[in-house]
Amino acid sequence: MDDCIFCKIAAHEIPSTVVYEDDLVMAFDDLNPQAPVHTLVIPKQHYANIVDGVPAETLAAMTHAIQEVAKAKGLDDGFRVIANTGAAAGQTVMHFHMHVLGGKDLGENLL
Ligand code: IU
Repeated sequence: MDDCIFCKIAAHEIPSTVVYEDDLVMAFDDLNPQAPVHTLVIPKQHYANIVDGVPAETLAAMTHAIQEVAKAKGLDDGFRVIANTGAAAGQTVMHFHMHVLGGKDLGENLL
């Protein structure tokens, strides 16, 4: 999609620190981390959010990518996955993404 930053990151037109990538998805470190580990998992194809008709195959690939991020980052003590959906939930980038947060005791704080 034109003018979508995450589409450009997925296409390697904007550089990012890639943690995992396959044909369907990419995981890269958040530019403004809220925890010692803060990685975003995105579909390469543009969907606005999790309720924007994301195919099951893509959701499965995102789940696999989360597992790969947890392994690569050593998140053995646990981590949090968040998908802000819509402006009222705090979604600021309207390309579906899941936050993977960890590397410290996250307590009960939301993102
Ligand atoms: P949100 O769920 O839409 O609020 O999260 C968007 C995230 O994307 C947020 O954590 C930003 O720091 C992050 N981000 C980024 O990593 N690189 C970018 O170029 C932009 C946003 I724009």
